Amino acid sequence: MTSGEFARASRLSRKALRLYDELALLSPVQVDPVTGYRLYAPAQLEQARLVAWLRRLGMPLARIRSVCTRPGPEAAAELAAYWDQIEAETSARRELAAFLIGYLSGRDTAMNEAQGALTIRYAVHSEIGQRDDNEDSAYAGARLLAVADGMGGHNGGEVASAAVIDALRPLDTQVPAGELLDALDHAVRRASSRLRDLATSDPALHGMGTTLTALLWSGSQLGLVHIGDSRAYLVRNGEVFQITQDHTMVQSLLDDGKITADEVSSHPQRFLLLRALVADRDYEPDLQLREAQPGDRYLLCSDGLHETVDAESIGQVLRSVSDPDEAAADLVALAIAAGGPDNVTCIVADVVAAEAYAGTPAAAST
Ligand SMILES: [Mn+2]
Repeated sequence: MTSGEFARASRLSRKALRLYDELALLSPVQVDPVTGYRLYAPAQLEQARLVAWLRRLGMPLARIRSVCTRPGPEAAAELAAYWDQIEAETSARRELAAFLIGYLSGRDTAMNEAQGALTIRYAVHSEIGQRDDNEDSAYAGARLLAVADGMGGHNGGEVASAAVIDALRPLDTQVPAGELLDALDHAVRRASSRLRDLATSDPALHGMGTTLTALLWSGSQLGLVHIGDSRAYLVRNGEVFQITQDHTMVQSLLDDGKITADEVSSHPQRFLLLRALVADRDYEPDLQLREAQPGDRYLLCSDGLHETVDAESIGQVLRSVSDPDEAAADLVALAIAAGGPDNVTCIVADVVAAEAYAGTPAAAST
């Protein structure tokens, strides 16, 4: 079939067909060496229609390629995973939109009074593993949870993660829901300038940096700030969702379709961070606003957990161990049992109705 005939039959434009050829998504069976005309086989129509449907779904081209090169059941699983991700993102955006609509129409205060009777039960555990020092720092209080994983020579990593946690600590107080993201953003800026001051005053600290993943509560609203490769997970209705994206080289290669999920764990640059809090540059953190629901469970962890323990085992502990303190301890123990090559820090926090939990837990830092 000529490319014109093929375009008509597949309902793809010739321009789209050229693009798909360049991306190795759908290549003509033959290109005439003299005229340059591109010829397609009728049997390729099915593949072309699949590409067209996946485009209508909004799937990025790199991901389409990955679906098209797999056998049916694997392609189906890949598509299902893509759609789960879209739904999770849409739901986070829906919550933000609903919050902003309420906020702009002046219902913010009323909304929080009606739904604000939530509190959290939390616990933090951290272990040094096979390293010489624990460069992870963490804070867990009634309104603020934070994990930071420091890096840098000498004591740089420890200093950086501790300084950033210190800069966030004052947030563990009543912050109005409408100011959650501003408060987090400010605290991160404060933390960055603190890192700069420290690095200027001590040349040995030059090049230090840290990740940061933190949650800040106000009523039923939840602000999340994230930079680096520590992670936050949400367990809701028995399902576990990773709600942060790693700012790593491998994640970006994976997003662009340049490597497959199987290649991540052996990639030579898997620890290379694209963004972190560092003394000599300003990288923007991700900020999200979320709605907390009673029964939700959050996990914040450093990469010492998710680099060492597979997602399935993490999910199993989160779903089956009801006490947050036990769950955090079990997760850390899994990483240590697996060799504990890195510092490992876990915070587990359960969202409960305030009347169901009368205790006032003391804040804990590591
Ligand atoms: Mn680490």
